Amino acid sequence: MTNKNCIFCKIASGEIKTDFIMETEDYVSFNDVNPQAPWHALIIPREHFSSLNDLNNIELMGKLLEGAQKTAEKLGIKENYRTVINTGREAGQTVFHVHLHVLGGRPLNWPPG
Ligand code: DGP
Repeated sequence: MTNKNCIFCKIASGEIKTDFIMETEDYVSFNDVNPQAPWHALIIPREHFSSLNDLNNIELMGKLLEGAQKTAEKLGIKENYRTVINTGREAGQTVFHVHLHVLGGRPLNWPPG
């Protein structure tokens, strides 16, 4: 299912033209418009789920993690990268279509802000 008001659904369907780093029948990955590191990609399922809490497909969860691995490899950062899923506004979620961030290319501090 897609949500016609969702920007990530429009990206996944091709309605908003975006260069994909990876593309499978289940998910796509692409560069974040507001990068927080030299490399900052997003992995999103083609199907709309508002947040991790709504993502009820365990097989798809695994595929999205595989997408993070493979995207990091394609970006050339597979030795050092961070994968983040923000869930809820206070945790920093701004787009309500579940997505994994993959960040790398610089030292990343812990804990995050
Ligand atoms: P979050 O704050 O965890 O919900 O992350 C949403 C990210 O999505 C944020 O880093 C900016 C990015 N983003 C929002 N709109 C667009 C868009 O239209 N294109 C791309 N490439 N990234 C977007």
